Amino acid sequence: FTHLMVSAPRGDKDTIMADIVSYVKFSLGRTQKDCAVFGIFQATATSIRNRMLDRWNKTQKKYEETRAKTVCYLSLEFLMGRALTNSLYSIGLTGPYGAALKELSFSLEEIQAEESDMALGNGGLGRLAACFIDSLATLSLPAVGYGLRYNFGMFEQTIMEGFQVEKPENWLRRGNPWEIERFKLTYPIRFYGHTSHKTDPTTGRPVFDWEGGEVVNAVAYDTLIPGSCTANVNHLRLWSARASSELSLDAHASGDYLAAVKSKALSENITYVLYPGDQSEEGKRLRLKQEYFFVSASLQDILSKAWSQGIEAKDLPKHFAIQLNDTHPAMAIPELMRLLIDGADIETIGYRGLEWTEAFEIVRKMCFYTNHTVLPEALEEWPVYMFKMMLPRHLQIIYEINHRFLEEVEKKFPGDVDRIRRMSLISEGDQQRIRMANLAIVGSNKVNGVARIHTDILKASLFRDFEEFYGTEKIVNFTNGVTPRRWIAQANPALSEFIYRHLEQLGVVCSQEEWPVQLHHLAKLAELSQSRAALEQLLEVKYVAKTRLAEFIKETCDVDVSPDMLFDTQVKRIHEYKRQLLNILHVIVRFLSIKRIVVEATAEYSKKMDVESARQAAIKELKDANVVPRMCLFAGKAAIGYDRAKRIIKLITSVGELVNHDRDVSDFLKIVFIPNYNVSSAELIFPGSDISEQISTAGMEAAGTGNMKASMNGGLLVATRDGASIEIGDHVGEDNVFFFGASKTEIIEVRKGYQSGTLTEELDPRLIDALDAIDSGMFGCQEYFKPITDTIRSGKDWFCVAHDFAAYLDIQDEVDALYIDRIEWARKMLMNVSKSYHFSSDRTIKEYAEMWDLVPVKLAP
Ligand code: DL6
Repeated sequence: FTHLMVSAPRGDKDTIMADIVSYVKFSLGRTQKDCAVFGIFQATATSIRNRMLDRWNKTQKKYEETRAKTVCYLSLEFLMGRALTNSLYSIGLTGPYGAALKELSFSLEEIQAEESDMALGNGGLGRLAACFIDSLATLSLPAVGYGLRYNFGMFEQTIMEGFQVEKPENWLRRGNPWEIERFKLTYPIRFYGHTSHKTDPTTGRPVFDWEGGEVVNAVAYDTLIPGSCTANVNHLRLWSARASSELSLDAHASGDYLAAVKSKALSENITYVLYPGDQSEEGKRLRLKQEYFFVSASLQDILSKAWSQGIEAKDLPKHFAIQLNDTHPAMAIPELMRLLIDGADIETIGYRGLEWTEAFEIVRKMCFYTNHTVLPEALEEWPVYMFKMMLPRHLQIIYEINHRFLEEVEKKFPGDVDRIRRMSLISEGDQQRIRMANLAIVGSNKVNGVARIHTDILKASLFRDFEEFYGTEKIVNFTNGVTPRRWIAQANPALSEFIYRHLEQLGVVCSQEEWPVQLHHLAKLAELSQSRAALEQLLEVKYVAKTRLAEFIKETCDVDVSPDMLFDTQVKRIHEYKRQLLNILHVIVRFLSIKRIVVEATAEYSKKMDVESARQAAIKELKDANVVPRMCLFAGKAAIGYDRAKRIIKLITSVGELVNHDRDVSDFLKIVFIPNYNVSSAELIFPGSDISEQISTAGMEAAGTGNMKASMNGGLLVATRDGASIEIGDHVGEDNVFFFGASKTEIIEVRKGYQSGTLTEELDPRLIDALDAIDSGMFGCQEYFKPITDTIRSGKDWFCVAHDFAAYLDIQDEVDALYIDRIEWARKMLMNVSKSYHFSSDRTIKEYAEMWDLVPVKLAP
């Protein structure tokens, strides 16, 4: 129906208003008067999506016509956050939409607040995937993000009586105006069943069949991903499980209606809930199903597209790169082998019958693997018996890959049995298990770490055998980055204005839309370091963001905090290695010390006046002594089964409860725990942070990305030499980061000490005071906190809190001292804003693109 070609809706205020009103009337069946704010959100989001559709179609057409190489980013997690502001920003229609909504008596902010966060991820890895697909679109690179459309994303965290309580997060409850259901893109996915083989009479090669079992359909849902400063629109394709037959007819006919719907419900369970990650053992089998389901659907989608374009099997690597975001999609390796050798179950994919070595060469050229952690518990392994039952053909393929690979290892290192055992794809022991990382390495072209220190650890320890086997070129580093569109331009309007105005004054020719895609221009801002006026403006920018954050704290925690306090934040998953414990112990020391000073001074003054006046006089004296008031903000979720992390949350909230109500102290110290940390709250917290705690035990945080978000927003890092904080120090200058604590090598020595029982370190007396305070029941729940204090006292603390404690307190004193010198502080902020441009995810993606051999295909504006 090309003669009926409807052009894309215009972007002027009146057309936008007409679109919104028309949607409310004809799609929602409401009038402007009785339409809830959520209805206006639906109408607005749909109209924005419609404005992107035309560009999307043109982009996809252009990619096809140019036969451009595409990267398929396979990730079980995409922590996208909200889309409305981001989409408007990318298509450059924030102004007209703001005006249209205003005329309809709404504001953009209140409409945006109606949107649920798309929280299809647990933490860093999922948020990184979201930043990457933004950068891929912005750089006009042909890309598709592949994942799962979970009905329930990351759980909602509430805090009840100081404890974390989890609630299911039904983000699709009120529908999702951004997604487009693509029934036509449905692929069958088989589980269980049995394999058999016969010999092909012409080639003499075995031909495998995998039959029986259960088949579940994967249906595609597309979400559009607009780039900034380009007309290109890519997409995120998420799979949803659909039963292959609606009801079991046999059961239905016999009148067992419950059984008739049960099997449908069971198969659709696959995409019901995001795996809560970390330590949970629950639902292991379901998780394996999720992994295979998403991998198989994505690969069938890639191959059916390739087949429809007439691409020969041997040329697949010229047209597609497949990035495995951690090992969760590592099954792509045996699945791609299966599809190329045995063939798919649908006719739209004609590849089949490839010889093993040819197929393996194709797989190895197409696949790339990113590792995101060195923590042993996060290195996935699956029991062989589970594979045998659920994915019998894949187990055969993995055995074959392993057999051929170990032959190579044996050739290179004859007789080195230990090495062969370590490098095998199968771990032996009570139970045989498949090592997904080893599978991902063997089946990939390159393996990458996410920060320099992390990649060094991979090369030197975790994957050392592979480094020795393949040589130094296989394991590479791509330090993470974050998108400056979301994390500066949208999250921090006052800073954006500051950047734009000053770049203009400094003679940089770059529009308000352009600087976030050409972030290197920010380097020029360093020239303002001697301009008192500019530094004062930067402090003003921070004050604006702190005021917004203070309002948010009041709304969410009902705690009053003044933007004049130093805002100290630690926001990330709650995990022992991230050491929220170190932070709260320091806060306790601070509390005890302020309390002691005020109580002693009050006692002294009350010799001459009544007690209340004496207390006021004591507080005033402390204020006059320039004690820096601090607001310590924590936010983050603990994995559902992670008991110790949950105890740490309770400790933080309990300390907060006491301190915030202590009239001697609360002018100097406030502690808040923001519940349900997500992308939207992060967008308020990072701009409003004076300091950001990046205090993991050295060698344990792969990269971190919160450090980048804080630094870009002029937050100074209090950091150990870990993850990407080290590189941030290299770029913004060592003096502009508050580094402290043991290095990764020192940590190894400390641990050796207590493992061998030769550790003689004495606990810092201030640490003992803090532990005593907890054990005395000052914060309540003394028995509940006992395992935490016992671990520190015994010295057997793997995360070395005690070892770094004194250094941490010293650096916090330096923070206080510097904070008083506002101009010097602002100068450090400026260096962070100016020199953190290196941590734009655009830079990271350009590095990946070189490895993928991917070039931009830009749509004409
Ligand atoms: O690479 C993204 C992000 C890193 O910045 C964090 O340092 C790292 O902890 C995180 N890892 C995960 C879980 N990994 N697994 N499996 O989110 O990745």
